[in-house]
Parts: sequence; C-alpha cells; structure tokens
Amino acid sequence: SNATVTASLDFRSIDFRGRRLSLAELKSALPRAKHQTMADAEQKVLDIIADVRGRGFGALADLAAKFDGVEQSHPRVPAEEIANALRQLDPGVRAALEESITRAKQFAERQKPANVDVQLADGAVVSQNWIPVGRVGLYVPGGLAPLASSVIMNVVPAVAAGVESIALASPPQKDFGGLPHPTILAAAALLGIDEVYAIGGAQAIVSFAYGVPGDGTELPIEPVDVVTGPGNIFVATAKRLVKGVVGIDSEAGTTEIAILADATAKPALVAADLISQAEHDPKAASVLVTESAELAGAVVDELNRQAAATKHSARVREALSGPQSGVVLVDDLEQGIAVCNAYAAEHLEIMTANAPAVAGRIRNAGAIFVGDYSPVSLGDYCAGSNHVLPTSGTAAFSSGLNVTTFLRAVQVINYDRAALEQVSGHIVNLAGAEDLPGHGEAVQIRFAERS
Ligand code: HSO
Ligand code: ZN
Repeated sequence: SNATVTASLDFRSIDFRGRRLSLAELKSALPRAKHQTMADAEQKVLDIIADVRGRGFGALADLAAKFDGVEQSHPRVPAEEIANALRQLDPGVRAALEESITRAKQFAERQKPANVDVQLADGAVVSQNWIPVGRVGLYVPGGLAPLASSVIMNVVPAVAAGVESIALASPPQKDFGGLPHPTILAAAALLGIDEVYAIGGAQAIVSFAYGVPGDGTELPIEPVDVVTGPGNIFVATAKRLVKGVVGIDSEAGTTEIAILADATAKPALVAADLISQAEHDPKAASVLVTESAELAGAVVDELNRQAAATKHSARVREALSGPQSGVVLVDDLEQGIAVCNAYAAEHLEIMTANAPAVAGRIRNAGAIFVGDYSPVSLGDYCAGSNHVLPTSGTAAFSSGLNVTTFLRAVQVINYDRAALEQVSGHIVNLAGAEDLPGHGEAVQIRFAERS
C-alpha cells in the first residue's frame, strides 16, 4: 500500500449534456484560464524597450543581472562554447536531436508553396513568388525546462524557407556560467547556427526587433524581419508590442491539450497524455471532451494514480486542478466536435472509433493527433510536425510555425503593350469613377506618344 496519502485531484467537470448552447455560450462555459492581464506586463516591457533602445548593451547587462542573476559583459555566445556544448552532448540525446531534425526537415521542405504564373490574356502574366525574409530572430525559452527541441522547431522551417541570416536567443543560465542551457547550444550547433545570444525574455525580442548598436568593442546585433518562438507573458507582450516593426508568429503561450474521446478510448493513455502537457506549467490546460461518463470516471482515477507517481507531481496536480482544466461531458460525437472547434486547442488528440474521419471534421486546432499511437509527445519531439503552435483559442485564426511564417507572397505583374491596351478603357473608367483621373492618364500616355 501507498505510504504517502495524496488528496484526490480536483479535475473539474462541466456537463453540456441535454443543453443547446450558442457558440458564445459554449466558449464562455469552456474551461479556460482567466485572461491574464497584459497591462502590468505591458508597462514593464515598454520600460525594457526604452532602456534597450536607449542604452544598448549596457541595458542588456543590467537586465541580465536583474532577471537572470548573471554578470554579463556581452550576450553573444562565443563560437567555441557552442562547439564545446556539442562535444559534451550525451550521445543518446544527440541521436534523438538528429532524428528530430531529419524528420522536421523532411516535412518542412515539402511545405514550401509553389510559385504560380497565371496568363490572364495574351501578353498578360501575373505571378506569385514566395520570397523568404532576409533575417530572423528565434527565441527559445529557459523557464521550467530547457526546451532544446524548440531550437529545432524554430530553425528548421526558417532554413527550409531559405532565410539567409538566422539568430537565436535564449536566457542566460546562472548554473551554466551565464550561457544558455548547453543542450540548447548543442542543438544550435547541430543545425549550423552560430549567431547565438544569451538574452532572456522581453529583452531578447526587443533586441531582435530594433537591433542593438555596436559600442566600439562589440559588434552590433542587426535588426531582424521576423521574430518567432514561444515564451511567457513578458515574451508574448513584447512580441505584441514590436509587431508592425517586425513580423511575429502566432501567439504561443502556456501549453494546452484537449482530447476528444469516446467509450473505446483507453483511460490510461488518455490520462498519460493529459499529464504530459500538464507537466509543462502549473497553468497548463488539460481538457477531456467525452460522451462517456464511464470513460471520464476511469480517466479521473488514472489521473489520480499517475499524477501521484510522476516526477513533477506538484506542477501536474496544480495544472489539472486549475480552472483551465477538466472534463466536458457531451451528448454525442457531434456535440463533442462542436466543443473542440469552439475551444480551438493548441493540441487536439482524437481517441474515438474511426479517428481519422473524426479528425477530418475538426476545423480549429493548432495540431491534430490521430489515434492511440500519435500522442502529443510524439509531436513535441519526433513526428516531423512543428510544436510551436497557437494557444488560448488563437488556433481559430492562426497557424503553427511553418515554412510560410518566413515567406512573403510577392505578386509580379508583367503585361505587354497590347495586353495593357486591352484593359485601358476599364482603367480609365474606374479611375474616373474614383475621381482619380491621374490613374487613367498614366495609362493613356503610353498610347498617345506612340513612336
Ligand atoms: N508541448 C510544448 C512543446 C515541448 N514539449 C517542447 C516538450 N518540449 C508546446 O507545444
Ligand atoms: Zn510538451
């Protein structure tokens, strides 16, 4: 028998059975963290922006002392430290990172959309060319766990897109002489990234967005075109505040898993997967959506059993007991699908009969995991898919990190004389209707002065 007595989990239950709910009612009744106010974070990030833009590397040194507790003369990680981290990397971890890179590359390379040339009439061609941005800044958080796999998820699509200049930032770690975590450095080395900075949180985002001028002894950090990567509330706020100065990826905040399951699902697997993402953060969300009250009961039993035994038990139990987690009981699969679409989970697992067909009916999710053998942890590390995904319902309108995050669709217009002449009357008419006759004149002049 068990020596430690642990109170049972407070995995809340929301019962939608027999209720006809509008989308708005559904959304507000779903388990969701109270929206964290960005107001407090915003003032702090505005101060960081002003400080970094005003004092450059001096500000970064002060922020590293204040937030990371490290003395730092310059944030650029020396090349020999990156090489060294790779030399000292555990061979099993190295092999795993390499496999993860191989699969991520294989998938990312096939994601590149094809350019198109469309002939609209004789001599009238419009093309769409996908062109990579020139330089990107990728952020990898330190936080509760050093996510070396996130280096892969950021870098691989940028490389596949054809981005020429890639810089990486990750918080300085007190335990590692003020450098980012060595596994993060080793992953950068495996990917051939040599521009790495030990800068944490909002200040990393700000440094990339605006650049940091050189100071005579130190090289500048050149500004980037796009900043990507997950992070805490300060990172998310900084990304929002610099958006417009640079492009950003979708909001990737505290992680979430939802599982749509029926009576055929295996409670032990459902519980293990809910726990796997709860492990990230006491604020992580784990949601089960099911028509089977029996399954729900069995999953809660499993959660209690497995959560007591897992290494990060306290964090997991807090996440599972929070208002953002719980089971949603539904009438049937139809309502279950509606609930999942309303929730728009970062990760959605389908553990039902005929899982592929059910997955095909999901519209809103950052990524969809089909069947018993596609757990979220596969996607976190080794599926070939990306794990930087939209959270807190933003999957309804945005995508996970992918090659197009780093591409622009540039339209190229190439008409010859006859092709322009064919539509010149229409242009003159529309220009007149908009009271912009100069537009029409710009076309007519080409045909007036024929020589
Ligand atoms: N599940 C996290 C990614 C991650 N998990 C990294 C382990 N390492 C957000 O999708
Ligand atoms: Zn994870």
